[in-house]
Amino acid sequence: DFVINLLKHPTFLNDTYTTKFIDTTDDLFTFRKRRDRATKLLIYIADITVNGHPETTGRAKPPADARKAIPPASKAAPAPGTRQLLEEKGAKAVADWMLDQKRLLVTDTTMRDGHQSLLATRMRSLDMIKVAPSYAANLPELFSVECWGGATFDVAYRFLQECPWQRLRDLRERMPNLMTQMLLRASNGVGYTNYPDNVVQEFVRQAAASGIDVFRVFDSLNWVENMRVAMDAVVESGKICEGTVCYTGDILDPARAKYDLKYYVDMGRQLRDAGAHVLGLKDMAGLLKPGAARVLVKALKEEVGLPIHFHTHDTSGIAGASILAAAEAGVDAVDAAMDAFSGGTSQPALGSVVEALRHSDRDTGLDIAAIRAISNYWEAVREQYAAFESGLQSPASEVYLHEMPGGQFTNLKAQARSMGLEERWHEVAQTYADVNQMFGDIVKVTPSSKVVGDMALMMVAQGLTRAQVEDPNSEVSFPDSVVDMMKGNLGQPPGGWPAALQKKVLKGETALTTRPGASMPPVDLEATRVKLSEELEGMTIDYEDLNGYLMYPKVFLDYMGRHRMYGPVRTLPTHTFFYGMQPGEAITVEIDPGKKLEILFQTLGEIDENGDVKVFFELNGQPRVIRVPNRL
Ligand code: BTN
Ligand code: 3PY
Ligand code: ZN
Repeated sequence: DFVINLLKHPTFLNDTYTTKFIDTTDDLFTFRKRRDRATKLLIYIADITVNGHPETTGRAKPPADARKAIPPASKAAPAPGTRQLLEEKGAKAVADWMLDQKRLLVTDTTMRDGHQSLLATRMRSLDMIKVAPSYAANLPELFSVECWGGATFDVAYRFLQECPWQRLRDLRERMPNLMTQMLLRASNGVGYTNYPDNVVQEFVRQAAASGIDVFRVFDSLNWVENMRVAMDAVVESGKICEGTVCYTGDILDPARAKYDLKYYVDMGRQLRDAGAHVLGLKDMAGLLKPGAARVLVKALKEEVGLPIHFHTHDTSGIAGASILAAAEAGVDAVDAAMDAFSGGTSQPALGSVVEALRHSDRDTGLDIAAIRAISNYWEAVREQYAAFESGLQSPASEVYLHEMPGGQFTNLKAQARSMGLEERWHEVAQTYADVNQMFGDIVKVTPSSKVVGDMALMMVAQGLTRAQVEDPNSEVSFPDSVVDMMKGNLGQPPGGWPAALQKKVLKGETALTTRPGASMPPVDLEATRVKLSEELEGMTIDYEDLNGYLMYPKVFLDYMGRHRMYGPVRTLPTHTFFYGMQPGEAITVEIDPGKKLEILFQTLGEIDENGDVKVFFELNGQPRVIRVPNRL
């Protein structure tokens, strides 16, 4: 196996062994048996300790006196919750039960949208898994825990060096009484592009099998036609299909008549007729003002007949009021984030919503002391991610101008910064609004929001106005994502694309007006799995891996390559993962249930003539020396 190959390798015997050597010496990896995962972890820790983590270098650091994140004790064995109802009676019964509840039902979004919107989706599984039993034991009245999908899937592979499927299985196991919930971008899966129908179906099948109970399905242009494949697959799986309307504009503003009350009610009816068990109302940018929420929820309740689940963002600072207005108007369930992960571009504070409704007829019945204890845990967790804080310091009414989704805001800001446009952020915001109007006033949510953002950044960088872009006589080279969208590859917006702009973008090419998936050939799943396994030197590739590969081929292969090098880094404490270790520091790492490694970092040696550093550890009391290149 790896160690044997390594020990016998001539380069190793010459004592010129470095991590560069492992990286560049493929024949070390021609082995089949179990590898030494402890060594891999030491190599990772050594490398980060010497060179830093590329994602945290130069960013804000956790406070030196940061508290240890200790999950609250369980006050009782997990009481039966919504999960049991779903398992025993099925999805329709859960929907009927929702309609029967007087109390407001609550979904906790901390483990998905909360950190997606505040920390660029960087929360690691370990920090979630540790507190999951506290949710199960102390908050069994929750409707669901949103903990998967959206951007968490690719960020896990890409930046956290973790398997998103394992995260799901671990959470599922530790919250046996609570429904897990995910965000699914319909035909775009958890990606940014339209996938073949059978890839979408296979993804839903696997997500249900690995532990998802509630699928919130939306389309980035609100095109119901392009949601059916995903919705049908969810219904087929026996799980809850939350067919979702994305909210944009302002139903009370006559100037935004394209998205009026009738538009949303019609779409709600279409989703009901398409098989939704629950109607999701997804206000991804936080534009639904309290007065409008009252009107919209009342109309949807009366005209659609499904339970309604309201999701919003607090970017403006007024979303808590919208939740209360929606509750008064009869909304069945709402999303909120644990206090320490709430506010700003995230959801309103869960504890505050609960307290605001205490002793009213919509009293949630949730235990506020349990909420505070869990939020206290999250507060300590959040400190460890200081490098990823986006720094929106206060509520911003500017969101009503640009209409950026909470999950995009921080990303676009970082993109603007990297292009040297940070001081021109308000110009970017105005241009984003101009691009939206130029595209015909569209729903902006992943992936359509990314297209609007790409166009806006390009216009600001090149000093182009909307009039110049639209001028048929001026030469404009559009971003690829804009060309792709105007070709119809993300589907059709209400009323179609503006004809003149589309003509200019497509330069004579014709656009698709049918559902993209209808003209994509199916992928041969089993053949792809076998081929992938062969490419990875016979490594076992299961259907979870296959689904990761189908969504993100390159991201998945890069992840597998790093996994071979560094092993189960998901088991490292978050501080170690991002910052390595301090001399004299000891950590305990559980690489398998019950299998613990005691790692003590002693000291660094001098840099040798090859530019390498010796890193001295004790592993379970035995001295170990790892040599890594100094790349600083
Ligand atoms: C990433 O790719 O951003 C995260 C995965 C970790 C990459 C490791 S960190 C140690 C080593 N140094 C690097 O610059 N990359 C690898
Ligand atoms: C996502 O698709 O990731 C979103 O959060 C959209 O709001
Ligand atoms: Zn959201």
